[in-house]
Amino acid sequence: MRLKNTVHSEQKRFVKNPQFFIIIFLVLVIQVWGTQPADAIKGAVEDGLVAYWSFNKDTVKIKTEAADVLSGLVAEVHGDPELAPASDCKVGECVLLDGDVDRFLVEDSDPPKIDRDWDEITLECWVYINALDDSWNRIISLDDMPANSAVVSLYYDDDDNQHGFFVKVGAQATQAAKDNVLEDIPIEEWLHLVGTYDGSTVHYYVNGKQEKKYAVKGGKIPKGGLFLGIGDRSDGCNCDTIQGYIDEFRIYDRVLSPAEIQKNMDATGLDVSPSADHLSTTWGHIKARRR
Ligand SMILES: [Ca+2]
Ligand SMILES: [Ca+2]
Ligand SMILES: [Ca+2]
Ligand SMILES: [Ca+2]
Repeated sequence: MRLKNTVHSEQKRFVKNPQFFIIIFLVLVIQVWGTQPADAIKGAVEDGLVAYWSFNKDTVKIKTEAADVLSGLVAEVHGDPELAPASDCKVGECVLLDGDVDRFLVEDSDPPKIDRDWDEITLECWVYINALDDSWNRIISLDDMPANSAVVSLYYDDDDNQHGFFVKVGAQATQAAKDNVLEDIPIEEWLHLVGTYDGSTVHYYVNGKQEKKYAVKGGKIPKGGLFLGIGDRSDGCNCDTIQGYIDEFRIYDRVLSPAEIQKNMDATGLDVSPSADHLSTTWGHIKARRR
């Protein structure tokens, strides 16, 4: 009985106490103020960011080029990729490659952002593979093909049932048979892929989870003939193409931490990004940022 009375009187005091309602009201007000609009941009990590292809419609002229929203590098279109609607993509629009010729080749700047020494590097993107075929399918590839002395590539290999982050620097390279994930890359689902290399250690993450960590003690990726390809080797052999969607590709000149990779999985753009809605204005903005 005593317990019941105590509870009852506590309840009465609670209800009669106006401070209680004021506190609840203030909590609600703070929550409403703190809520971001649904389309607010969640910024990706910008420290060390070299280039970022969102493949959103305001950055793509699908017959000719796709612009890097950070610094205005341009990826030249080869083949007949499609600009896919946001409903098919991960963040805004993206590009769809059909496995036959389709690829993008990045035009370097002066001074170069691509053909330079890379003491550290991170490649990151979303990918949705529609179908497997052949071997050595390169989602992203920074390489000096056809010399093949320096390669950094997010790739998969249907013939050998593998996927991973391949790094080759001089005589040192990923040992695919033990360093890759030894199963086919999952198809028909969005995958967030990240590869990092710091001159001695490689990390490969899938959907934010570290799948592989191993040594490649090759030192920096040295400048000299480096090109950046999206959807095939940089020299466009049409032998390492992919069938699927690529979205939100970012390249960094340092190793991202696991926490930063988590942040980027949620990212929808940059904190400071081109705000224009219209193609012409955006292209003007991008050109203005170009040197
Ligand atoms: Ca996008
Ligand atoms: Ca094609
Ligand atoms: Ca296979
Ligand atoms: Ca191939």
